[in-house]
Amino acid sequence: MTLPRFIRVLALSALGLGCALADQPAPYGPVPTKQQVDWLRMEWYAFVHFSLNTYTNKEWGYGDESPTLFNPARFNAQAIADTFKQAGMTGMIYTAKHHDGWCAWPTRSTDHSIKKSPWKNGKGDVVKEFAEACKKAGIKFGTYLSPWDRNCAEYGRDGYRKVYYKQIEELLKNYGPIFEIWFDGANGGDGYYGGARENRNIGNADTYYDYAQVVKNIRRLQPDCIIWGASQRGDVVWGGSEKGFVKYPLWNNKGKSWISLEGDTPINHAGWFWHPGQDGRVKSPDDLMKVYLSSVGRGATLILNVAPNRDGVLDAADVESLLTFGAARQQLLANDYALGAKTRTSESRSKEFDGSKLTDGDIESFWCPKDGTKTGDVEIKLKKVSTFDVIRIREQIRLGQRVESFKVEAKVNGKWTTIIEPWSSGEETGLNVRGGKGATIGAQVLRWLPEPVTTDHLRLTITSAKACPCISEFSVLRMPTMLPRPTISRVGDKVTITTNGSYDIHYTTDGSTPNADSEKYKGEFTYDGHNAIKAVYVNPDDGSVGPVATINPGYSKAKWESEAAAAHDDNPQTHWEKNSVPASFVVDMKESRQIAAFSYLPRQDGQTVGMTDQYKLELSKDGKNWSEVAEGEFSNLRANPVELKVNITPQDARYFRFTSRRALDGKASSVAEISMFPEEESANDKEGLSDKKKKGKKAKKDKKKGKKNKKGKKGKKNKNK
Ligand code: FUL
Repeated sequence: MTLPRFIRVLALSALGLGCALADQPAPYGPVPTKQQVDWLRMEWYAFVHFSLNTYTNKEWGYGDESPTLFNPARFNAQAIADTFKQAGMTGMIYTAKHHDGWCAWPTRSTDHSIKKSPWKNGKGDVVKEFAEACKKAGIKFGTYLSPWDRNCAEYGRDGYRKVYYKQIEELLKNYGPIFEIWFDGANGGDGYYGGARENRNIGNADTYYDYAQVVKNIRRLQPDCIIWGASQRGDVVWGGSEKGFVKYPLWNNKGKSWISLEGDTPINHAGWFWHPGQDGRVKSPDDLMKVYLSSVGRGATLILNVAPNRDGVLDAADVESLLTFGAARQQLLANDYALGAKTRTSESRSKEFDGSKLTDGDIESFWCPKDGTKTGDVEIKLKKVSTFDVIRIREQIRLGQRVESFKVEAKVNGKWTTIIEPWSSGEETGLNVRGGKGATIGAQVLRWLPEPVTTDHLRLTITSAKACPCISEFSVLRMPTMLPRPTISRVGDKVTITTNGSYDIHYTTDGSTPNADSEKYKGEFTYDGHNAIKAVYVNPDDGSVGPVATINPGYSKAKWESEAAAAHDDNPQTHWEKNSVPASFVVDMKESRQIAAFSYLPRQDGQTVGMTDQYKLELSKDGKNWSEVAEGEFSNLRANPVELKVNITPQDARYFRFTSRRALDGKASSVAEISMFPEEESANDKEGLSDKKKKGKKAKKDKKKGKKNKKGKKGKKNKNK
């Protein structure tokens, strides 16, 4: 149905197209709000998880942690916000309250807050400091308020709703504009709950929280605030993995509403909160580029978590990776070879919608054929022959999302060659970052070609759309050279590092940072020590050194014996599984070791069955007398199945027994890898000290060594709750 012209003009003005063009097509399907469009254009922003968990080495606090733990000696909100700005991020979202219920602002809703923390004598307010710092840095501020509250006695009952609503109101009334509010999907389960220490289930979250009402309240308090989650009643939903990737093809049309997607991931593989010894686990700049292309480059946004440490500052390793990626992203987007290029279209509805709108650098103007024409092409003649490897295309989403498949060709040596194949309905596009097919476009699609292409003549063909396509931009970009990071693996005592034809590999096994003078990798080597193994690629042409790859394998497992070999075969892809919970296995390490930490890697095959969420670890010198050294929870495995490390009071043992006390999804227990670590690597981090303090502390520690060893021998139990 074609609407009368004046109604269309009116409708489009309301959609934000301003002086809407008379001959524009009618919107198709649900359209985004102005707020959603502005938010999609923010592209990427930071997530900041910083609370009591930072001090307890946990991903989810149980709710009984003491607020006195929060005392960051050097917290500097401005330095953090400035770093994000420098990276090119457009905002940050802070976890004002995580599942443990501790509030980082002086709320009136509970005593479990920063008022009880020694930091600034209980007069501090992290939310306020971040909000002000963001304003000063020129980025937007948002907040995460966990619906699940493992501290509150009323959680799961009617009383909690009042507490929760009060918290939303405080955050939205007192801290200036909030660009996005996050309601996590994790809800219910074990918790402290005011001392009840029980399992509480809330049933249907939508009904329990009355999200319809919550959304209404938010719209009233801050109409421009983007709402994440809230049982799909908000503006944006989870991208589907905590790897930052979102599915593709990506449709924003959910029934009658436009719902956007947000890819989320922590920059550090250690988790959402800061963890001791995490500096070797940061994602490299080229990993971050892949995450960016798989979220923003598919039409979503990216929220990238960078967690402050116990001092309240960002780890240098995280910052380096973030800024290096940020600079590469800016370089990628800085130069569009198609800008001002001449175009020729198969059909345009009028001069105002001709092909030139694709290359005019104006994100609002667009090319569009006549109503009813759902396919078409545009030839683009660049100003000069260029070499490129990334194509960016944008739809004019204010008029709805339309394109379901497209193709891009380049004329090379006088012949048209397809450089992006069209997607066919039902086809799996997978998570391939390079060489993916052309399906949906939406806010934007960024396609990294398998190889660079050199030409001055391209053709975009819309092969299928739900209504006449409205394409606002076609850009031709070049990925900056980013040295990747090698992959190191140790199986038994044999170490291998992935080679790359273009670069040399240099490595160390003493924990030091490798450079071009370090040992050159010539193939598999033997290493049975327990230091970190580090490696870098070095470009032989100019001597440049890439990001450092680190593995912390812990004690060699080459001689270990047990009935659960797959749990210590150094192969993350295999796992031990038993059809019972609880289930245990004993490992004979064949020699006495000082154990100061252990780690658990959940199965990595995409299944969650048997992942251990309640564990116990016992140690023994003789395989007969056992002492329990740790028990607790491995949190958030379902969404983020990464290796989790637990520190214990250091002690000697030859045997360990791992018990899966409770597991996810059914009656089985599973373990991909268990590793054991000596004290050296994490002892200082464990206390959350700055480098400067560490030095002084170390001198003192060396003096006191005799005393400390004695204490260690007592084998004090380290309950993880
Ligand atoms: C998850 C939470 O359970 C994690 O702890 C983290 O906050 C992440 C962003 O969302 O669902």
